[in-house]
Amino acid sequence: MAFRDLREYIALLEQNGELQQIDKEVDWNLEIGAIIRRCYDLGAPAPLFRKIMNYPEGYRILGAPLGPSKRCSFHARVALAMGMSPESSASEIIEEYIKRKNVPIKPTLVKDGPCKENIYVREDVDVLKFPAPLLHQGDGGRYIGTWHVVVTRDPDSNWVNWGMYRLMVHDSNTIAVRINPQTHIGFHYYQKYEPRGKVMEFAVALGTEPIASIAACTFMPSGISEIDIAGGLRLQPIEMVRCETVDLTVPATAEIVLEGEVLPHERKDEGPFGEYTGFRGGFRKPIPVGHIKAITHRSDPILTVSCMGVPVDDSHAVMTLTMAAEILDSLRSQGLPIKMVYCPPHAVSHMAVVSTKVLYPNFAKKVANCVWATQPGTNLYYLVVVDDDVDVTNMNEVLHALTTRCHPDRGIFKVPNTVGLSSLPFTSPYEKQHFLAAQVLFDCTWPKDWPEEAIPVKASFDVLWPKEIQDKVLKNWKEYGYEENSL
Ligand SMILES: Cc1cc2nc3c(=O)[nH]c(=O)nc-3n(C[C@H](O)[C@H](O)[C@H](O)COP(=O)(O)O)c2cc1C
Ligand SMILES: [Mn+2]
Repeated sequence: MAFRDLREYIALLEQNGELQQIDKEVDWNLEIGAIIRRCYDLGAPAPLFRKIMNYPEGYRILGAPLGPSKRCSFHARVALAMGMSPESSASEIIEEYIKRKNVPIKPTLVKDGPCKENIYVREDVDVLKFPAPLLHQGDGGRYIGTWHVVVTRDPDSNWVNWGMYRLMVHDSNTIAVRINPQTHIGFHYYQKYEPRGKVMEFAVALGTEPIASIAACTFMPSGISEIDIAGGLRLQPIEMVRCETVDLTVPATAEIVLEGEVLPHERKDEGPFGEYTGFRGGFRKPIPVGHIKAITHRSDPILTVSCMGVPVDDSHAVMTLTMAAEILDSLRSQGLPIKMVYCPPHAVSHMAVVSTKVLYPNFAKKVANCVWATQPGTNLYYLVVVDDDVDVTNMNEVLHALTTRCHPDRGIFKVPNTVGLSSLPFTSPYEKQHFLAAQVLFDCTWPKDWPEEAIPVKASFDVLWPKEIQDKVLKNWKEYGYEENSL
């Protein structure tokens, strides 16, 4: 059953030991960020800050809403958000995601909703009414948007896009909107609104039920509305309400909604910020500005906050799973015999490992081209392709395959001068400035043009012993005196 709002999700987190209520007063100035970060490091429950210094009683922050959990797996909160068992494996979540997203459900429009309990327009707007935190030391400012949904419309069609792009507060009614050209908001703004000299309306929904934010930060193809996919993922339509001052709709149960517009050719300095790469990102630089025209919010609003940095944070826990699912779905739909795709969370969405049956010589290169052509593929700088006997979710097996099956010279294929981001830690200042990167394929599959007898036989329990001996040993394991019989 889908969550109606963030509060129902918080209740489920609590039931599952994934929530820590914090009544001690905390400071939005670095203290909240430090606590959230420590939660990631420990895999501790998501903190619900109930008393924030200099903010009214009732104004709360939920930190690490989909952060990693040490109790079951990194992905326990993602599984709970999907209505699955927190014990679900990464592969189970990936397969379920694919199944559901392929049956999108359109949203329904409702007249009213909790997000309209309080309405402020124009001169009454003050974004600092909410406890936007200064997260990391050295950040360029307080960030109101670190776990949210940004809504924009393609001016030439009915395509409404949801994305997650960080939002820094400039002052009471302006925010920095981090619009990168590779994203869909970037396509709308840099290719359409700005060259035509038009303002781009936007809405920001903060504190939605958990699936909307998962859909917002997932790489999906152009022209696809993440709203319908979110409906599919939650198995129920999302209820939307019209905004007050812009021609857009937002989830009716959102905790906080910002409405506004980005003007063409206006820029103001933003950043730096502690980023998903695990490093402070780049420099302070001029980026587009959002002018807030209205704010609506639930009474006693809850702001969702992610404190990005070294893995594993919310972005890694969510995006590595949904990226893997999007790539797997795309490769399968092209008829490739792919077994599984996994993006290891510690590789911060820069790496995918793909297991496949090999159909012909150099098949891994064919797979690589198909992976890099997907929407998430642009940001996959490291690609590892393995035979289908390797479990891609088991890093011990992946490392073993990499160091025994990948030829250190002939198995590595470098692609120079690909599309990058301005804050990739491994790129030079020149590359950062020009959005340049590089990609590499590690082909860990046995060459199809080797004679069969040249392919080494795996020296493992399940391969080198006859089935009847394996069965006998497993059956007698406890009689030998051992207690544990599972890996
Ligand atoms: C917490 C968080 C913050 C993010 N901030 C940005 C950002 O500032 N700029 C950006 O281009 N992508 C950012 N991303 C990644 C985008 O959300 C992701 O690329 C998503 O697919 C964008 O949606 P789109 O493909 O519809 O443009 C962020 C992701 C997360 C999880
Ligand atoms: Mn999109």
